[in-house]
Amino acid sequence: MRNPAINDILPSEITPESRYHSRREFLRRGSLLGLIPMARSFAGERAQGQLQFKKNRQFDTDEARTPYAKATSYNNFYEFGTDKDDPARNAGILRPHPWSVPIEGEAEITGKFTLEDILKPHALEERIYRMRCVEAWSMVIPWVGFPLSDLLMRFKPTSKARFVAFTTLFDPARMPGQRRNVLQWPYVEALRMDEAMNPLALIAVGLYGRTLPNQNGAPLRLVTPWKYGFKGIKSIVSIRFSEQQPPTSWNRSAPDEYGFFANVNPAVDHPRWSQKRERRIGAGFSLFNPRIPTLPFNGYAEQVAYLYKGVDLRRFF
Ligand SMILES: Nc1nc2c(c(=O)[nH]1)N[C@H]1C(S)=C(S)[C@@H](COP(=O)(O)O)O[C@H]1N2
Ligand SMILES: [Mo]
Repeated sequence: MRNPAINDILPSEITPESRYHSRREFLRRGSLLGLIPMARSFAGERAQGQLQFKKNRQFDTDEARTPYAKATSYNNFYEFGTDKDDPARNAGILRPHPWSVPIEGEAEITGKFTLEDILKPHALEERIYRMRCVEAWSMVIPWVGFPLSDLLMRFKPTSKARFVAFTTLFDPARMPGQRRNVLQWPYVEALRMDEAMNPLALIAVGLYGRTLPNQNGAPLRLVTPWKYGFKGIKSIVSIRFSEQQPPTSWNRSAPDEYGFFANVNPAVDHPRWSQKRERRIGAGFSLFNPRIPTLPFNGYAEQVAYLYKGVDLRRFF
């Protein structure tokens, strides 16, 4: 079976010969699983934006969903400006296709992969997650994606891989907010490997059944619902396995305010405001919505608290 997306790459240009064989084997197994049609349907449906997916009822909530219009117009994506309505207004020039995602560092399989290579073996599912921004507002969003762990395991991380780091595109022509030094560019994020392997960690390619709008991080972004929103890095262009803890954008810009872990924690205030409550962004004028209590790990303690046993969460915030 010939897949144009795969044949476009000249692996000898980008990976040492020894790596090439495992890489070719890796791609072949993807196609043997009969999963290439998945990629086709994904790419084919991009035009109208509808995705094919199964609803995963393990990750559901009866809380009201944030309306699509709000989830796609009230955003943080500093590459397109610092106001909440900037991303929706300015992200039209991103051009999230074609796209590639190099896989680097401590893994048996590394190299440059196209978006299609990355997505191909993964059946998409819908999960409804509560999301909480560090700025004390929150949303309930039906994401479409697949477990981050399924993606990472394909590259066979070595025993030295203790962290996984993600990088957003750097291209000021397509991300005009990068002409200002509001953050050090490109935007970077990272998880400890065991956090990344937790079933809640999701690679999202869509929301509300449709492909991600640019302002929400097209073509693929991270979603970690037990952490503050800023960990959910958008428009990812590289994934690197590493032994050392990688830098993360907000921690680098204000280490006293934003920690590496950034777990949602009502008991640890931001130095300039309380984290005890949050304002849910819903229909209508959310500014007047009552503030609701913020839960430890954003309500996902049962799934993730084990990751931080014996960790002083005031110190490692
Ligand atoms: N590259 C990049 N990713 C980013 C950000 C950003 O500025 N740049 N903002 C983060 C913050 S602070 C939040 S709250 C979420 C917002 O995601 P949403 O706009 O899809 O709700 O994206 C996160 N990912
Ligand atoms: Mo945020």
